Amino acid sequence: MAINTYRQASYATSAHTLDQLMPDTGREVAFAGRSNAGKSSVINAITGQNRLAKISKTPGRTQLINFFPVNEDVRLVDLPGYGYAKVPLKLQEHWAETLGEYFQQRQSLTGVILIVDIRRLLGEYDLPMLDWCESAGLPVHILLNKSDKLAFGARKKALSQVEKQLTYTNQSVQLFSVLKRNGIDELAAVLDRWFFEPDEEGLNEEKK
Ligand SMILES: Nc1nc2c(ncn2[C@@H]2O[C@H](COP(=O)(O)OP(=O)(O)O)[C@@H](O)[C@H]2O)c(=O)[nH]1
Ligand SMILES: [Mg+2]
Repeated sequence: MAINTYRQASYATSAHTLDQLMPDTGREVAFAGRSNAGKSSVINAITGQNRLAKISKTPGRTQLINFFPVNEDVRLVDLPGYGYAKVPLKLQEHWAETLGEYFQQRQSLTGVILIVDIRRLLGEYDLPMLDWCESAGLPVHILLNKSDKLAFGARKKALSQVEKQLTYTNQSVQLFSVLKRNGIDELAAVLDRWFFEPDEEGLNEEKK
């Protein structure tokens, strides 16, 4: 499947609660990450659309689950950014609970792209996300985004540091830079595999 597949993505709807999610059919891939890691920028880069997901200079604004269908069976999902202290506690609790249930129950959820700022590496807020995925049997692919901010050596060091932290077999990591357009093909290949390849390991079957 060519990278152009994702250029067809369009915005469909946003959800604050689980009953507002799109119908649980086909396959969806969720994009998760700490506020300001570049989640919206990555969604725009992979879809080749500069204004599909909002890019905000003020972190913590995207507090909804946003749906971007690619076609009838395939969706990209933008999850609320986490780890931003100024989000009211009540709302943080709401999302911890709602996302926990989403990860457990969502049949169409096929994998998670976790966006991390390469200068921060995996933080305390990313770990629950990895745990949720592991207990739901979901593959996670980590993007060390903003790799343009580090020199070549530091970039490689960050990559091998995160590689060492990954303990579960369905986890992978790559360097990424929205600014330099680095890593888009590698990300598209992961999405293609999750969306369009038949399920060898019964990853989805198990949940059905
Ligand atoms: N230098 C650099 N800046 C980036 C990159 N990706 C995103 N940004 C910037 O980081 C800030 C937060 O990006 P945004 O996509 O809104 O993050 P989100 O909160 O995770 O959705 C914006 O100012 C982006 O322009 C990147 O690869 N390199
Ligand atoms: Mg955002």
